[in-house]
Amino acid sequence: KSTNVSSNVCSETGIGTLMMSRAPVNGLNYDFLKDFREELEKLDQDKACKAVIITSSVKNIFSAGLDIMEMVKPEPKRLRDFWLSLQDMWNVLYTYRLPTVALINGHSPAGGCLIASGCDYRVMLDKTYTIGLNETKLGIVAPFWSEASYHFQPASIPRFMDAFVALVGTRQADLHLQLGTLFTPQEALKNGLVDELASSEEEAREKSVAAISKFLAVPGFPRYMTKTSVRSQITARFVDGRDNDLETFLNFVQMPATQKTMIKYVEALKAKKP
Ligand code: CO8
Repeated sequence: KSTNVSSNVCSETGIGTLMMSRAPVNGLNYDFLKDFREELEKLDQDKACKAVIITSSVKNIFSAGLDIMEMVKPEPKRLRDFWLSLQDMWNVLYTYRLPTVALINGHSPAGGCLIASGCDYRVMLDKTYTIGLNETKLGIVAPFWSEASYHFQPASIPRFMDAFVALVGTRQADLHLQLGTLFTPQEALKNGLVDELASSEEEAREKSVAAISKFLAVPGFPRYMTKTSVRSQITARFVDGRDNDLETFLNFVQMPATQKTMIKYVEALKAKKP
């Protein structure tokens, strides 16, 4: 069993912790995404578990998002499995039965922001970290859901960015998705992308537990039905469009121009000039 993602449940509080531990940056590769989903499902089936806190054991990093190496010079079958594993993880997280809190204890760009956005509540450490969907700045991902997907029935494309739009509102999403803004914690709070800030890991934990207490004070079934109901449009669009999304992704990512851009991005990242 890999150690990418692990979980435990506190016997006193019933709070489960899902810990992301893939050094150096919790990059979301196929194995990580599969482990993440499996750990979530395991916690869901554990009768002792009442709620889940998602956090990271990697210093200063919540998650740097998709592991770009999965998309550079990919092997087609692996690439397909990779994207399916992202879709599966998202589907489980966004419709999860138990309350979820993201304890964002490090940088959280792109897919890291996606994981946080899939939770019910977000507490972020008020340090020099950033969070947001910076895809346009990468020049690689935004076209999956805009320019390229335009040729593939745009209305049915599931957009992972929907959850972001739901949090910050259409106007701010319009602006910041175009700009690929990475927010400071204070800006994320102001824009509704996170719910609370904390000055230490300990305080973040206390605030996460306090938030969970509020969720657990509400009867579980009506709360869950309300969550799925509020999210139903986004979920339905995701479920209806996922095959289309897969094909769009596979086509787009294997285009020579896309490969070129990503290789450049990785080189810049390694040279510390993203
Ligand atoms: N994938 C693969 N490798 C990565 C990634 C990544 N996403 N991020 C960093 N690395 C590598 C670096 O190249 C470096 O490798 P090496 O040690 O060989 O040079 C190593 O990890 C450590 O990285 P840094 O030295 O940069 O670590 P820092 O602590 O200085 O910085 C950061 C951490 C701020 C997270 C920085 O690494 C960074 O900015 N990374 C890029 C993040 C990024 O752009 N991610 C986008 C991925 S695409 C994506 O997630 C799409 C999401 C789709 C859903 C949303 C749709 C709207």
